[in-house]
Amino acid sequence: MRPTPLYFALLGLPVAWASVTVHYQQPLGAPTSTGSAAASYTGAAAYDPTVLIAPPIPNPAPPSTFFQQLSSTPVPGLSIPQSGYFFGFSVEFSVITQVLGTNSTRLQVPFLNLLSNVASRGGSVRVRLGGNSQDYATLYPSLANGKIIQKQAQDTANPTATPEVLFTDDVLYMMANISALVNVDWYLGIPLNDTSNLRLGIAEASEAILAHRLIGIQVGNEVDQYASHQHRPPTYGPADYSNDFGIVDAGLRADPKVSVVDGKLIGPSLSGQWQPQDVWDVGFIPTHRQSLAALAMSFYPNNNCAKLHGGPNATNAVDPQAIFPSYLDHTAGQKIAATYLNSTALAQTFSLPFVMMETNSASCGGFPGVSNSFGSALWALDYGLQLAYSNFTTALLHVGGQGVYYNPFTPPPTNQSSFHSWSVGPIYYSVLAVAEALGTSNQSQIIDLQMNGANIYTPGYAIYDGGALARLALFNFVTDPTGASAYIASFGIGGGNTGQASATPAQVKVKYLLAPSVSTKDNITWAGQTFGAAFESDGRPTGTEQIHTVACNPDNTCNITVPAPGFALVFLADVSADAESYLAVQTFPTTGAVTKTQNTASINPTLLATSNGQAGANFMQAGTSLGRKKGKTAAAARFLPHLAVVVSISLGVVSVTWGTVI
Ligand SMILES: *[C@@H]1O[C@H](CO)[C@@H](O)[C@H](O)[C@H]1NC(C)=O
Ligand SMILES: *[C@@H]1O[C@H](CO)[C@@H](O)[C@H](O)[C@H]1NC(C)=O
Ligand SMILES: *[C@@H]1O[C@H](CO)[C@@H](O)[C@H](O)[C@H]1NC(C)=O
Ligand SMILES: *[C@@H]1O[C@H](CO)[C@@H](O)[C@H](O)[C@H]1NC(C)=O
Ligand SMILES: *[C@@H]1O[C@H](CO)[C@@H](O)[C@H](O)[C@H]1NC(C)=O
Ligand SMILES: *[C@@H]1O[C@H](CO)[C@@H](O)[C@H](O)[C@H]1NC(C)=O
Ligand SMILES: *[C@@H]1O[C@H](CO)[C@@H](O)[C@H](O)[C@H]1NC(C)=O
Ligand SMILES: *[C@@H]1O[C@H](CO)[C@@H](O)[C@H](O)[C@H]1NC(C)=O
Ligand SMILES: *[C@@H]1O[C@H](CO)[C@@H](O)[C@H](O)[C@H]1NC(C)=O
Ligand SMILES: CC(=O)N[C@H]1CO[C@H](CO)[C@@H](O)[C@@H]1O
Repeated sequence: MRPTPLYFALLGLPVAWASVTVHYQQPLGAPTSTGSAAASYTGAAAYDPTVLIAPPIPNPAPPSTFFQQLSSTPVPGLSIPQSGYFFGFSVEFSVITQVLGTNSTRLQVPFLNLLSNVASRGGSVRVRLGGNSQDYATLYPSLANGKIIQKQAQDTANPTATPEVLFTDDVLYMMANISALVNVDWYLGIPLNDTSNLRLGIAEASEAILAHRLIGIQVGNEVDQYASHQHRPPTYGPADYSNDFGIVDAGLRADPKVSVVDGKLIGPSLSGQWQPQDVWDVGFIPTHRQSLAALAMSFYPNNNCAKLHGGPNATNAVDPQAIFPSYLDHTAGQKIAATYLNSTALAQTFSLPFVMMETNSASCGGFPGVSNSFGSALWALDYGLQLAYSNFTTALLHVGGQGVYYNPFTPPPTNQSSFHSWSVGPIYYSVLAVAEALGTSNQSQIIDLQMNGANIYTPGYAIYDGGALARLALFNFVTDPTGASAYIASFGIGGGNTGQASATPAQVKVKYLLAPSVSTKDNITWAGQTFGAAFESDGRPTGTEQIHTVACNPDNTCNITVPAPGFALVFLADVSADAESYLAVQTFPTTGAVTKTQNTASINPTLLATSNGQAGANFMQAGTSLGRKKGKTAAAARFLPHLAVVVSISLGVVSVTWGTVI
């Protein structure tokens, strides 16, 4: 299945703040109902109200009680050590001003909160700015009207031509300023459309501005599609790509404005048209080992291109209802991971990280009712843990524009007036759950337990942290409103016939990811908290965090109930605070010092300076702190005393159009 990027025509660029045109998203519609309203919905995909029918209970149904023996000490088959930053985000380069902020001094508060939620649970968070637009991006000293990014008009005579993206180094200052507030590390890309006129400006400027916050630069993106998109001759193959990589490498080494090339570059970022082995076979890794920061892939398991293209091909479009069940069992993630197992093993022999640089449920926008359902949250969570078990080191969920169904989060249309108006998608919850499953130690190893007789509807993983069994991740993909398909996982740690002393704790703590059905869109909770329905979030979870304490049994077993559908993260360590022990959540309230006329929230630089290192520090004097936690460690933000960031909210944050659908 081929991910086929498509570029929507931009009719023109906003020439001034006052004349912004928001393309491809009107009317917004009221995403509150289903049925006929969904059938007649013509608004932006990101708010599509379609709700599908949950698949029936499998026949035979998964056993609803079973016993899982666990070892208290590490077992064969564990993954390499993993980090809580495992699941991060990939943001299409052309939409970064909607997501990150207008410029380096006007950051999007909800985005800071959404990153902060992950960083506090996983220790740090990784974000990639890129996508197909990175190959046609050019760094300019400045742009008209103080803009920091601008997209040239689409060549309507050649719709597959990628429009040029112009940007200034303020994009990089914006990233650096975000990293000063939240522990974020970044991936970027060097344009590879033209190897005879290299444009290395992004490497020069990012080294100077982002320094250690830049953890790698992709050389080329989905290079196995260059030939089919006529960006290279039809014969373009793995050896040609390896040569192109070498040209960029040599160009960087000859560039007096670049001092570090070793361990900085990333390739080959294949999308599934070439096999990874094709690239390994031309000696790509040993040839470029010194310059490589990581090996990377990009993959979407399906595409909705026929629907997106419209025309006669639309009649062959995938029926979302028909494809929905394929996301709702353990084989969905396993099948993807399996194709990379040789490669992740090879990466280990070269001591290189292996990154899924861009992924989501389906390219060409995803599927309505699938990509934005609770089912997609369970899918992404199982897929993410499966990639971690398969020795990937990072996986980044793509954020497209308003024209896609699969976004983990979507900023409101640029002129919406309320700053509480971001839409948080189901797969964002998966990122929080993976961050907590892997935790903050960078020492977590995970194994697929093949639980319940390897039943594909009830997968489970064990996570060892620092060499000790620490957490269990238990899934139930079945939807059954009667409650009869909930299962009880009974487990013991050591004891029995293991030869180990029993290490089953007296009690465990459990957090649930829940919704009424896999088809649910809006009623999703993680540990009792939610980000609400479309247009309802400022990036902070609402509600009280619910952590269930489960007493274990006198026979040294514990019974955990997993609803249908649902996911349970079980904290095993006999540390009373373990489940709450994630780092202080830095919150960025939008209710504080808001100047109504400008609708901006100012952060007082003095507060910033004094909040350095304080647990639960809030950056806003008048702010509330819903997300504030008693962390065991304060996340020490690296503030420069002179840093005065004005955090903007949505109104008035305008710039280039959301239009790219990947
Ligand atoms: C635990 O679950 C098992 C079934 O898996 C059941 O037989 C047992 O009675 C349960 N124990 C308790 C104390 O509920
Ligand atoms: C960011 O944009 C705001 C609003 O246009 C402007 O006042 C500010 O000077 C800009 N900051 C930079 C660094 O350009
Ligand atoms: C590469 O992209 C740049 C920026 O979009 C453009 O100016 C240039 O003509 C392109 N070169 C080729 C060979 O496509
Ligand atoms: C339409 O479908 C045909 C046959 O499958 C295929 O060759 C063609 O590339 C498709 N066109 C588009 C625009 O997807
Ligand atoms: C993985 O490696 C094995 C042994 O070299 C080979 O047989 C198999 O085809 C490879 N699988 C893939 C997906 O490349
Ligand atoms: C992951 O890597 C570890 C360490 O090399 C290895 O033991 C394990 O089998 C690998 N996992 C998979 C699924 O290949
Ligand atoms: C937002 O922009 C659209 C299109 O320009 C316009 O129709 C609409 O009235 C604007 N909404 C607000 C709240 O300004
Ligand atoms: C884990 O790795 C992240 C990213 O490199 C780093 O910020 C963090 O300090 C590390 N944590 C520990 C406990 O080593
Ligand atoms: C789902 O959420 C809506 C509001 O978004 C609420 O009215 C409804 O009662 C919720 N349904 C369930 C089953 O919780
Ligand atoms: C910490 C940091 O990188 N601050 C930068 C924020 O952006 C401005 C440019 O607008 C820089 O001057 C700061 O250095």
